[in-house]
Amino acid sequence: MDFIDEVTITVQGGNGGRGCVSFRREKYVPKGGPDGGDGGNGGNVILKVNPNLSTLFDIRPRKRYKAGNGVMGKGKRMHGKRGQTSMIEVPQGTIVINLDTNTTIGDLTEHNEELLVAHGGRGGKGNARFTSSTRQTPDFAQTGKTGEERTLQFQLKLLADVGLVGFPNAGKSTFLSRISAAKPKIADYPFTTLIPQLGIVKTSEYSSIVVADIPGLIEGAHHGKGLGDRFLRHVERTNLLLFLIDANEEDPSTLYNKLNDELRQFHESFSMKNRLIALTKTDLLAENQIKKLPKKIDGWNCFPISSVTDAGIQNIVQEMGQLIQDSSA
Ligand SMILES: Nc1nc2c(ncn2[C@@H]2O[C@H](COP(=O)(O)OP(=O)(O)O)[C@@H](O)[C@H]2O)c(=O)[nH]1
Ligand SMILES: [Mg+2]
Repeated sequence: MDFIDEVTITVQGGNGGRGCVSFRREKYVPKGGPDGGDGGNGGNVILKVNPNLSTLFDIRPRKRYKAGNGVMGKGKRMHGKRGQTSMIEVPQGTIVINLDTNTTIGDLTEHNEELLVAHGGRGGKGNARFTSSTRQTPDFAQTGKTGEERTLQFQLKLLADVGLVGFPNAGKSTFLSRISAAKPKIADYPFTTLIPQLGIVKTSEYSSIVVADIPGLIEGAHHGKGLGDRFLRHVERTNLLLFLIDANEEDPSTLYNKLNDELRQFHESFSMKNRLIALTKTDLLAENQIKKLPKKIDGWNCFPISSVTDAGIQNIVQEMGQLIQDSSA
């Protein structure tokens, strides 16, 4: 059911460091006691929930995530350092599947929850560990073990961060395709329901948000029941509504009020959401007409944009990213 973001990667724990062969140096004794330390363990690969992420977009498909190798042991029974952990940040709600065995190994639902997905290999024992009453000068040590390797698939059900709202032909679909970095898969969506269009939108180097355009939201507002619970789930999660209003229309604030009334009839929860307003298709206006467009409507910021020339698009995407980040902090 619903929209799924999916990515497959390989994880590998670091290799264990080699144990050390060493003997104490003592004056006049050719070989003192064995004092080679153990190699360090390889680092683990760990998944950690970062509540600020809402997509898997920053996890590179097919990439190998490898933790650091353990360091070799040294003389004087010094153990090698443990290899560095490889930490992979994932959004809340990520399901983790081990593709080698086809089993689900985790469902990361809590803030900051962690899951160890590949153990590092054990470090090898140094020769100091191999002395016994019959063997006083062992001149061998163990090699480290290889780290665990696994192929993992992450799956995430997407819920929208931003909902697009506007009358037909306001430019919603065009805007969404303009700003989307990826289109999530639709899994098993009943064709009788209106299908929301979801796009993953990169808002800065390390973050992305989910934007939803629900076709026919306004047209269907009076018989809202047809839109169903699934759509409402998207709305509940959505922190931000982006109103798109054609800047070529007579009076943007009248249109805004109409949209607002229709939304309120549809569901009360709409009234609680933050808003931004995009005044669209500014490429069809002269420069002086653009200057006269309202800066605010009903107290909410307005951004003149054009999906044809890209004017203002960068600004509004950044603003959406900022508002989503602030509201999840
Ligand atoms: N000139 C111009 N036309 C646009 C722009 N954005 C959308 N359109 C056109 O407006 C019409 C409606 O756009 P669409 O994205 O389908 O609107 P929706 O019904 O809100 O999804 C289409 O013919 C688009 O090509 C824009 O920025 N500038
Ligand atoms: Mg459309």
